[in-house]
Amino acid sequence: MDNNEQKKLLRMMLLIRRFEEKLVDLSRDPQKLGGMMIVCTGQEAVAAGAGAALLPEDVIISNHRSHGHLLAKGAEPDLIMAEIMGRRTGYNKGKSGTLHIAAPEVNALCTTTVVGGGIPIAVGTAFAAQYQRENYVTVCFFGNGASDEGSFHEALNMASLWDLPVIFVCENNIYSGAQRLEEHTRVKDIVDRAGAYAMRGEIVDGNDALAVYEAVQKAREDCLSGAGPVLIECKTYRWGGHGTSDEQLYQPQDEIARWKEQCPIKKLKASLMQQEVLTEQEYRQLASETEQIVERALQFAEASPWPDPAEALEDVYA
Ligand SMILES: Cc1ncc(C[n+]2csc(CCOP(=O)(O)OP(=O)(O)O)c2C)c(N)n1
Repeated sequence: MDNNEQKKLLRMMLLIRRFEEKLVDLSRDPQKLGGMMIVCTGQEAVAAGAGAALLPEDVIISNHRSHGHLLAKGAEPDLIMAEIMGRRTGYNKGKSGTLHIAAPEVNALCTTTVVGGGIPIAVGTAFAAQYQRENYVTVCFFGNGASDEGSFHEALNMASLWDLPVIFVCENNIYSGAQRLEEHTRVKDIVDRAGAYAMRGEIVDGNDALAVYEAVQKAREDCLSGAGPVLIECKTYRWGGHGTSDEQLYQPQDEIARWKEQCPIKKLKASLMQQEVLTEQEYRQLASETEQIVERALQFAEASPWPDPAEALEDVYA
């Protein structure tokens, strides 16, 4: 990845961070933004790195921690913000809110809050690509908790059996709700589960956007060459609680502090500055650009109308 592309990666992580900081701020006032916000602070490198390795035709399937995935796949911040704020101009006309956004325009086909629910759906879109001889991959994002669900195991088995072009990206952020990894499985590395289905698996530093980019890019090539699916486990950490209403009393303070030292934004910034391809002033410029994008998105959302109650049952499937 050349210097310019690395700067774009840094900019994307800054955008994801600012976008979600704004949501957290707004959610402090239920008059402005009701409900719990589930954000990916600390995990931005996974979304940004994977997003940078994908082409527009590639599909992503996301979970409840979805804003970063959508932004990195190229979804419009204005339309995501409007959707989260329940406005008519949002991606799904304000009906999905934060937890079920889909942006088919950029092939972000599904966000589901059913833990593990997106994994078989990703196998379905990968099967469609293979069956229709189309040259795209599906990337499915899910957490360590989801890898304990039956759907994960059935989906990996099927994907491996049929050599489907799907990349399973597990964001192992150590927690699943209020449970630590060792409270929900004896398995220390989720990637070990790839072996059970004769699939290639790889562990990646999930706070290193370049490492994620390289792993997803290689997996994409493997998938498209017919070598079958890949499981990538990104070791990362959830800085906040499960959502904004979670006080995260179960997460040790020193653990949080240690992981904050591994901030993915800090990490890439330091590397670019060390190579002397980024100055502090350029960094501030990137940060201010992303700030403006988020402000504009908020203004767009706030100026947008609410959905018409008469449309409540349109576009709804069960
Ligand atoms: C099938 C199902 N079980 C339980 C829940 C409640 N729930 C929502 S998110 C979550 C934790 C998921 O943890 P993980 O998959 O590790 O993802 P993370 O939140 O860490 O990103 C749980 C248990 C749910 N939404 N769906």
